[in-house]
Amino acid sequence: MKKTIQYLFSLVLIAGLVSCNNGDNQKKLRGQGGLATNAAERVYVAPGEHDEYYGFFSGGFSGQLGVYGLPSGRLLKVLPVFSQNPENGWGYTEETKPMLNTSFGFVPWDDSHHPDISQTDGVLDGRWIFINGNNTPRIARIGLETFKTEEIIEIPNSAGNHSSSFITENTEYVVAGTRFSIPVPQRDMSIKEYKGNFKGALTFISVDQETGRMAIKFQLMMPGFNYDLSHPGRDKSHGWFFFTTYNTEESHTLLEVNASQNDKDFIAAVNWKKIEEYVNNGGGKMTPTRYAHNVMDMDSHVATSTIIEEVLTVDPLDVPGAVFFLPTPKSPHGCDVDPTGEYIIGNGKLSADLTVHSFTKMLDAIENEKFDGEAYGIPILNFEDILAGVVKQPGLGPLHTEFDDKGNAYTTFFISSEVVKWKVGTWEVLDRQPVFYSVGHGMIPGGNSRKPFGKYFVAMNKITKDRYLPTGPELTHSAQLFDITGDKMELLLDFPTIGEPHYAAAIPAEIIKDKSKQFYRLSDNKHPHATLKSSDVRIERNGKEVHVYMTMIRSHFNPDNIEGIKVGDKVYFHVTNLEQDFDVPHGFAIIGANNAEMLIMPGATETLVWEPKQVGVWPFYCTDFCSALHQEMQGYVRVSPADSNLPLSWSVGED
Ligand code: K7E
Ligand code: CUA
Repeated sequence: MKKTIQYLFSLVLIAGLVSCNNGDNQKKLRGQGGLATNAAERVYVAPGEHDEYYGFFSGGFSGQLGVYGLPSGRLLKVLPVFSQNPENGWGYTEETKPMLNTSFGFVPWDDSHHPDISQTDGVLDGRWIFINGNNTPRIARIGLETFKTEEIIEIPNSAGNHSSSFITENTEYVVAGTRFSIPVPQRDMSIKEYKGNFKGALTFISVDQETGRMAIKFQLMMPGFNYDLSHPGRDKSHGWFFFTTYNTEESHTLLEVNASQNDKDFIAAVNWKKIEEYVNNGGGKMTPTRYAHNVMDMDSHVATSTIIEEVLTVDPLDVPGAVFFLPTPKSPHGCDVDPTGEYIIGNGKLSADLTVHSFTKMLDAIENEKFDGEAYGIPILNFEDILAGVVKQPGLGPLHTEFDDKGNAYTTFFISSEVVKWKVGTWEVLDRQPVFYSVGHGMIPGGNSRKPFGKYFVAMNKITKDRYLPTGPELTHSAQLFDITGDKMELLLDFPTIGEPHYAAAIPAEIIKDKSKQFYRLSDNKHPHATLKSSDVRIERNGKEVHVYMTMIRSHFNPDNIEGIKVGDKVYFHVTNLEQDFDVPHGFAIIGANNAEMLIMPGATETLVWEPKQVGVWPFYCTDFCSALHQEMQGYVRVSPADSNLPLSWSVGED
């Protein structure tokens, strides 16, 4: 009996030890962060104070872009990009619907991964931020004066637009690479004939330096590998672009096994300046295709969608000396270039080591034509010839590497859930810190430029488990902020994120905050259905279509009584917000509308369609609490039977 009790006791003890282990470590960590190092003070932004950085975190499967203040981790705004957003009517109003048009029709959702901020001379300039739509290939440009998506361009001949949207150091190009290779042109063919027949398009989209307007300059039609991630060369390697590949086996099934056969895959090095020159001299082939180009006119706030029916394609074999393959161990994921432009890091996710290529050695090998065979006619360089160094056994499952301004690199390890800091050039590991849990990308403000701001590192984690109060089976994803000013990284803060943050980009707030637009000038309002003065308020009927030209100002609509609408009508409410002051939006919502409310910024006009289904007197109201009399900001629409003869009438302030 005594023995049994003892035995049970020791079992409990062991079990306790095992299960508490992780928790104890974490408690220690928390204690350290909070007490020993004043972590709370260092992330605390006092009421009324502003954060030091804007952080733009991709929404992943939400399709949007989250704007956070750093270091506080406070969510400032969800910027709608590829997905409808009922919060402000994005993708629901008539003005914004065309932004979500594609060659597949209206696509109100996407999976956004990699934001990148525009640069001049390799330094963040804060004009625009770009982000990719992964599922239905698209690139969006968001203006950083208005924080509004101004343009979305679809990428034809692409699928799983993942090695995107990275920009060159003067924002000459934003680049989009296909993750999945596909038949080009698309056609009905056997999947088994993938090998040798599918193509991988790498798309170079030029950016107009005045307007930001995007246009596909050319598509490089590469062999049918998976192009996973990319980064531009910078400084000395400006003019080149680097893309990791996996599935160089060109397998079409059970890739977890079949795409992990080759000891090395490639980083594709693309001399885009050379191809640009070739194209400018008439090279390349116009190829029929179909893709949408959607532009938001910032004077009228009305978007238009244009379908474009051809694209310039370039066969890499037609431009000798423009494309080379750099052998890189084991299905590399991230493809990162250090701030000097000399080192190209392949994060081989199945490799124990990190491989670093040398740009100088690469040029040398190319010059001396030291090739180690070819793949589909594209020269393969010799691994040893171009190797700059190897970071030995830094962790398990390297995904992405980011850089600070002191010659250090920070690599995230998905499997071993840690961030490892190492020295660029000596390849020695300097520090490692656990993350909670399963980190994808890391981000340092300006970390993808010549001039990083090496104060913070943010880890973006896939799994949160016990980090926050549980919310049922579906948990938030999470970011973790580290102070990286010292020798050792210090964990300061956890904060939850919207959707799944893959990559993020951050910029010192001072670069953009003073340019932030406060409201739109009514005198600049070029909306075709704007109502700029009360004498223009009216309602027009055209068959079953009814157009209501309405205004709003604190705290009433004009008109607020409408009669003569009939069941079966399609009613367009064109509502103009007459306010000319910062932070006074009004909302508009009407019962039974099966889209959303819309939020109208001062000086702007937006349109919501309502199709009344039932006879009655139906209220509408302002959805944004705009003044002490906000609850009074309401009106009624009388809906009569379809065969009614009641004439249209409208009024405000009449008894
Ligand atoms: Cu590694 Cu889409 Cu950049 Cu996620 S990707 S983590
Ligand atoms: Cu306008 Cu509430």
